[in-house]
Amino acid sequence: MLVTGMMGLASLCVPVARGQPAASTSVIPDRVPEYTIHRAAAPLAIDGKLDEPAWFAAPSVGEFVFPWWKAGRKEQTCAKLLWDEEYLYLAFLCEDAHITARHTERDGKIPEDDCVELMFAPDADHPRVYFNIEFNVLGGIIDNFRPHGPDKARAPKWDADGVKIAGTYAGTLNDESDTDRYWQVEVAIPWRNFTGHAKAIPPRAATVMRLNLNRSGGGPIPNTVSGLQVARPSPRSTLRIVSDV
Ligand SMILES: [Ca+2]
Ligand SMILES: [Ca+2]
Repeated sequence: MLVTGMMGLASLCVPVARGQPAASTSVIPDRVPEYTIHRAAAPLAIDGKLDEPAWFAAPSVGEFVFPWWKAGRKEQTCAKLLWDEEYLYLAFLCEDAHITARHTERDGKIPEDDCVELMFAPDADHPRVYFNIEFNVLGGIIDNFRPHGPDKARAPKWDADGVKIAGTYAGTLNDESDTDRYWQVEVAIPWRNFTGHAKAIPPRAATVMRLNLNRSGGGPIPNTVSGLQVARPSPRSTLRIVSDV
């Protein structure tokens, strides 16, 4: 869906760096951010528009870092999360001068597209047991489960049930001749997919989980990989559940 006149990154996440060239190639220290995830007062319409008051009110996870940067634009990502009794909600708004998206088949070649990634450990005490879900702006999804950690084989097959994804963008897809502005995705993942792998499903207030978020991909002018954590791949960043409706 092509949209015009929508909010940009700066209005959803303030302040934010905008396509800044790198000032330095010095090593970025590792960090393990903490994020407080608030409960949505009303169900969100998963339409790719991040115009619900809950999205504006939710804090951003903070600017993504670029520890793997070598050249090109540093395009920022604004990510937010919310929750309710049924869903974990995610929103990503991605600055992107050249948006690439072609794949919609389940477990397809989403990483060849501009994409975002959730690495999610529902039990904070077992961060090496995690789910890995990637999305593109067309609603494409690839999802996997690593029950034994990042250095062991993933589960042969794991498909999250009932995931809702919608994307919108400002620009053109798969056309490098012009300059795009941004793309965004809105996602709802049913908590029931994580039953048996968390201390409580749905989570209770004060539940702690772990996550990491990444962004990559994108055709002939690819986006540098960026993310919430410097070290990958286990999700170590803290997700604190708050019930504050
Ligand atoms: Ca919406
Ligand atoms: Ca791109």
